[in-house]
Amino acid sequence: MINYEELSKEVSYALRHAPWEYELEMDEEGWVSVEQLVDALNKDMKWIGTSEDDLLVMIDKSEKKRHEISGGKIRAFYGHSIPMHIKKEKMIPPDILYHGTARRFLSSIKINGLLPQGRQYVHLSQDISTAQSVGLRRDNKPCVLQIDAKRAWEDGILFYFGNEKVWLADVIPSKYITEI
Ligand code: HQG
Repeated sequence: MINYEELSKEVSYALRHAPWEYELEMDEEGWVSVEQLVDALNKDMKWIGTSEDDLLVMIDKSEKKRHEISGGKIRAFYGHSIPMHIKKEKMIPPDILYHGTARRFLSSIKINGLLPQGRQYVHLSQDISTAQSVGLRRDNKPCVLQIDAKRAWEDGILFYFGNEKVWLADVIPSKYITEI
């Protein structure tokens, strides 16, 4: 019986952080061939027999929309840290976005704004409850920051679409951020 949550973690690792470990050729939008990924997974005892159908089930079962399969290719919607820059689609953001984070990062965020840190983009949430769960990964009493995305966009800050709940940006200067 496949552990789809664990499979999703491994696929995220391959597509976000280390495609070379799986000999995947990735294009500038982060797509790789499903066949290449399935072949690489099948080389690992743990994932022998894993098929494209399993990847579809994995995506379907996941609470978060992390991956997408289309035309024999698969990609991660967000989260990349690889050196090659992944191009995301620029899009007008909702007026307000949120970011859940740990209390210990607040003082630095107030000074430096939100920075992508280890990833290629800053990750923002469409709603408060999503931001809260993002923050809970790092702090049992996370804080939620409100981003004045409308004003930032009008001032020329670029936003990109991740999935329905995750928005991306390059940097969010602190003047657009308030703590809620
Ligand atoms: C913080 C998960 C100090 C930032 C989630 C965050 C998300 C600063 C951490 C997605 C800072 C980076 C991404 C500054 C930002 N000083 N700290 N100036 N600017 N930070 O994991 O947004 O389950 O790279 O607040 O749900 O937490 O993997 O980003 O705490 O959607 O699919 O630096 O990953 O999705 O942490 O999470 P991350 P994130 P998955």
